[in-house]
Amino acid sequence: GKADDWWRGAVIYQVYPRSFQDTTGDGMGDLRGITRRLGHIASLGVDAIWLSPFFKSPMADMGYDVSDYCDVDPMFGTLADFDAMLAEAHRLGMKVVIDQVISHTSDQHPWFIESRASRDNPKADWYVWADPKRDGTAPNNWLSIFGGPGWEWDGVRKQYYMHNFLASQPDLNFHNPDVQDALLKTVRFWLDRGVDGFRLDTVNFYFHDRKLRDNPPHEPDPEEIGLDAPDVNPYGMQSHRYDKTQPENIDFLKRFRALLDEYDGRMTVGEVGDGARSLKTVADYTSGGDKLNMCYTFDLLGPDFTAEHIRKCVQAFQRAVTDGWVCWAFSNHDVNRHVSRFIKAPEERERVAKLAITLLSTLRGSICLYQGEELGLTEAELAFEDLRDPYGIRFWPAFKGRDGCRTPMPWQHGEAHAGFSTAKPWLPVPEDHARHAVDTQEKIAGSVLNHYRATLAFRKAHDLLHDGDMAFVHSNQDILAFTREKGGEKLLFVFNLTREKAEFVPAKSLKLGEPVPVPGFGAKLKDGTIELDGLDMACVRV
Ligand code: TEU
Repeated sequence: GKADDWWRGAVIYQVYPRSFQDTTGDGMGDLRGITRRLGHIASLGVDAIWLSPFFKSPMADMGYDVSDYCDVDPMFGTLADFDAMLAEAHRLGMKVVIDQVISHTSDQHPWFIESRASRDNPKADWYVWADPKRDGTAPNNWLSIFGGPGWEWDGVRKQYYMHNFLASQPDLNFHNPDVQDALLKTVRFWLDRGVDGFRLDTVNFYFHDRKLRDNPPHEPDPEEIGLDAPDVNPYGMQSHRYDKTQPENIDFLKRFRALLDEYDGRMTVGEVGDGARSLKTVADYTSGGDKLNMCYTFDLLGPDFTAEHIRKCVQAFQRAVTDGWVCWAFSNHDVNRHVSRFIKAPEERERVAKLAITLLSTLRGSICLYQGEELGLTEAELAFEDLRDPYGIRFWPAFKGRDGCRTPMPWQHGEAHAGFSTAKPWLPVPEDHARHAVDTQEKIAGSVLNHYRATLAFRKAHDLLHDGDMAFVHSNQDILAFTREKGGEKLLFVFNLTREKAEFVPAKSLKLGEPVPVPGFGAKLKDGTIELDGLDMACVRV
């Protein structure tokens, strides 16, 4: 039913718990802090929150290395704190989506401790173990995203085990049905607790090729929109034909969905990082209504904020995925904050922040916002000594890692550490972020924060933005022009993402009607054309 479809077109706000709000004075955020700040999230008008991992973890990859799927890490609080947070979010009318990092565990997970103890224990086959080649080297050429080989030698078993990320994140063997059962049991644990959905970390990494065949070299594809630049990390030099996106995953996703369907209104959003194959994978995983509800890709997480790029991404999606649903995002906890990626000069900051959320809100799909983007925050400039992300520490300075988007939320300008914590936070709060704190922006009518509220209210007020059709209309290359349509109502959106004035001249067949006021942007109709400033947009009834 419609209520079960809440995720379609939903606005989801991502919380990075470690950096949201500290209530215990240890310099790190916690679940009670999230509960305290839910009012802020609700004030934006979002439908759901997505929490990055808060499970028991040694925190080698900031919680994306789980050692107990069914408990809260003490640094974040307790299960009772989680229940209280969930209840309060629901009271405020927001759904709660949690991160499931089940492709790998921490090497401190009891399953791995048991698995590595011998070659014949009950969990011996729960991870991807393999004998060395004759010369003692790794079983094949698979690489880790975080650098180096995707295999680690274990001196006790005298075998290698596979890892896609850190060596302390061993990859689970999904070919073993016991592994699938154990994971689905942990999913049921959270369903019974009342969570509304799951963000499935690296959902296309679950299965590997059983024959452990070598990956072929990467063949550049003109359609490819990728983030793993080969000049920084040799990972990008390889095509990941055999270490991920294996056909067996389809059946597992069906099992996952069957479990979800025992409950009302639950959803899944899968993270698909698969280079040029990503969209095909999204189509495979979200079609048919019996696997995932939606996926997101890395398409809009790159440096490009041009009409051409956005059009290319959306059109490629429309071509590849006719039965399925997407979730778009400009920012998350893995990439540089989008304002910094998109601006060409510091003074563009506010304008770009506003234009970006207006554009995101008008695309067909669900959308994810990342904490702090509603303040127009820029990427934090950190010294090497400040870094905590092992990925950044390894590739510094060619790649500075992911800490610059993970610094604490600035709540109150006048307070120590901008009201995030009474103690020195795990990452510093830049002075510039403190100046853009929530309390400061609350008081300014035209602030980025208030623009987010007005824009999300605009999206909510127009049902066609929720799930209406989207079609591009003819325009010059530099202009992004498309219609959204539902139930006889049709709106034209025109974006100028360049810095120069531009004019949209409609094709003869397109009759411009009344301008529709969009928060922060006025429609400039003149003699049947739309006049736009640099970094501007307009909406007209057609
Ligand atoms: O990210 C998966 C992933 O593919 C990223 O590592 C991405 O390639 C990279 O960050 C681009 O900069 C997920 C989580 O979002 C990430 O935080 C975890 O580190 C990773 O999985 C391992 O669990």
